[in-house]
Amino acid sequence: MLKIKNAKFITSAASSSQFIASEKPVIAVCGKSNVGKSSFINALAGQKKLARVSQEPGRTRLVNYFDFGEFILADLPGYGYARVSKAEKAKWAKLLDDFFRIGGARHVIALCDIRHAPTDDDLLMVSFLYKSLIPFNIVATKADKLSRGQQEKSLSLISSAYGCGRADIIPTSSHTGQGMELVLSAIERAVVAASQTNGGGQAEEL
Ligand SMILES: Nc1nc2c(ncn2[C@@H]2O[C@H](COP(=O)(O)OP(=O)(O)O)[C@@H](O)[C@H]2O)c(=O)[nH]1
Ligand SMILES: [Mg+2]
Repeated sequence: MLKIKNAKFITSAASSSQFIASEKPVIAVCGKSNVGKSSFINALAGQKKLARVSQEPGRTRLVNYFDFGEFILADLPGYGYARVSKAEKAKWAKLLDDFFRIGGARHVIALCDIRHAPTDDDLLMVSFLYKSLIPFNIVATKADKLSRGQQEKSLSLISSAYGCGRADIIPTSSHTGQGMELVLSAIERAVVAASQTNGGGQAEEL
């Protein structure tokens, strides 16, 4: 089982020229503002303040990189925050587009809130991931806010909205730790898969 110790912040990228290159596979985390992305990253790292948890959503338009030991975690800027200008939204879209084109992500964790149907932005994100051929997992956050019975009801609604199976969605809670081992094993599989193909999927030199 993948163990995460001493995860560290590396750097932030405001544009594609600042994306980092690493021997380690890049695992990206995305989701709408306030979905619980920072809390999820902290829970994964077993730290309280690695990624800032804010009450005020949508203020970061950067890719934040963290060294998680066997992989690099890229924290993508949250989407769907209503109160930003068109120019801000355009910059965000460009950064995300660049990231998926040249950022070298080997796997993506797409977060959604277990209490709500996926937003149009969530659906767009996931259909984009399907098309980009980057493997991904859907992780439903804040599971502790619902009973197990309510979780199952919600997960079947969410999976039919995404057009995937219930088993394709991992319910998690950053507060109770629910689902975090499943997330870690999905990441471990992605790390192993990345080590079996040469970086970026290019042909190996003989
Ligand atoms: N109950 C509960 N609240 C959560 C969970 N994860 C995040 N939150 C709360 O949701 C809000 C947004 O969390 P944050 O991690 O800053 O979201 P981000 O904007 O996606 O980075 C904060 O008030 C968190 O305390 C969770 O697993 N359970
Ligand atoms: Mg955050």
